[in-house]
Amino acid sequence: MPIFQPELETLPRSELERLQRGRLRERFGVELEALPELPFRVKAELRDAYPFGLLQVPLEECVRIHASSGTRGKATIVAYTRADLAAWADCCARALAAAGAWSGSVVHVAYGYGLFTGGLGLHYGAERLGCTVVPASGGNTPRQAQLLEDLGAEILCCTPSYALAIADHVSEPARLSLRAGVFGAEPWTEGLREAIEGALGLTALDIYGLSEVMGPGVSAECAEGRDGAHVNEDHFLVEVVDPDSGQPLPDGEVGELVFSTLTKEALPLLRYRTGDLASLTHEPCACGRTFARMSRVVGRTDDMLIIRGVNVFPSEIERALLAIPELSPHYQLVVERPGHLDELTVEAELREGECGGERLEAFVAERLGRALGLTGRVRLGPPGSVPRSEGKALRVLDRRGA
Ligand code: DLL
Repeated sequence: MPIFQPELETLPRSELERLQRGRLRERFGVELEALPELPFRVKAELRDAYPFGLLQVPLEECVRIHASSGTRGKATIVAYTRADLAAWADCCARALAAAGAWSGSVVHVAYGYGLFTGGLGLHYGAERLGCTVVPASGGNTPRQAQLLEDLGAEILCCTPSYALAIADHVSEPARLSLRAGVFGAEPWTEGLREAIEGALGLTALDIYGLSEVMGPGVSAECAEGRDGAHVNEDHFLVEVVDPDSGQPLPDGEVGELVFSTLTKEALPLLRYRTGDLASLTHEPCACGRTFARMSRVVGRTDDMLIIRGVNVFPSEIERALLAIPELSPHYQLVVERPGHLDELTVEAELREGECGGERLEAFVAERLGRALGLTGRVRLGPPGSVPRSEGKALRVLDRRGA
């Protein structure tokens, strides 16, 4: 499969390091070796500087504003110079090419357009690659399915949960021309990947990013490897650190992702702590790209649930649920605190044609208990009973404050 910028994406590691060193020195006056000694930057600093306090260029030089979704507190504003937008489009074009898109491919973007970075990020990436873009944005799900059938999109870009919601509305899967999906903006598991691939008949690939660092395209999976997202290391230095001690962790160990931007003008950041937990590998990839790969994000430092003393990430519950054939891949977790202890209710959904009943609920609860040591209630509803998302799925309903 062709690579969008092979001269950069397949740079020998020694040359890549030389490039990174030069950029780090030029932008920040910092040597690569000194990086681990530098303090971390955190989201709170961006929030405190709301809206434009951290801009490193005059606002007139910024040609675009975006914002993080702000689900955990006040949104943070980010800004882009013309060069920032060009680099971002390159990164998203790389991601689309890694999924098999090329000049002339029809790309359907069902990430939300607006302050969220998903829609416009992938949109400009697709145009950069020379694709024909369908800027569907999120919402009106039946029409999404109709457009996919009628316009012959080959590549679908949206959140993994929204891909499933769209699949519900596809009347004739055989009429689809979809080859690949570029899915991200929320955690998802291998089980969800299989469910989406089965429902839409495409290769489902992971794309990762965050507004503070750029938006989608900080890293993306390739169709050949399908095993970890290549970090665009000519633009971003990546580290994985122990979330407690802040000490760097070796390849293969899960810790918190930390990024330093190497090319950004408007909002450069050194050692930004993402809160996202993943591991890194520098093992060669079948696609020929030399960039390190990050694993799936297994969770965030702040989304771990503690249910009666058991620590569990929503993604672990997803993995256990999706291994049960009677259940559809839709679920929601409700956490309440009626007394002193947190209580979890897993609300899941039966597949078409399956019947529920208390026996199956007890079986699912027992499975979760065995797999995760978790005590919780399970409620199984009919197909369609779990609310569908049009963007980032709301997996955890936290009613502890209510
Ligand atoms: O979600 C950017 C994006 C848009 C990425 C479209 C991919 C596709 P924010 O709204 O700032 O930006 O949210 C960033 O979303 O810190 C992660 O916790 C989560 N996230 C993003 N991509 C993934 C992924 C966009 N592939 C936050 N897997 C990040 C797991 C993801 N979590």
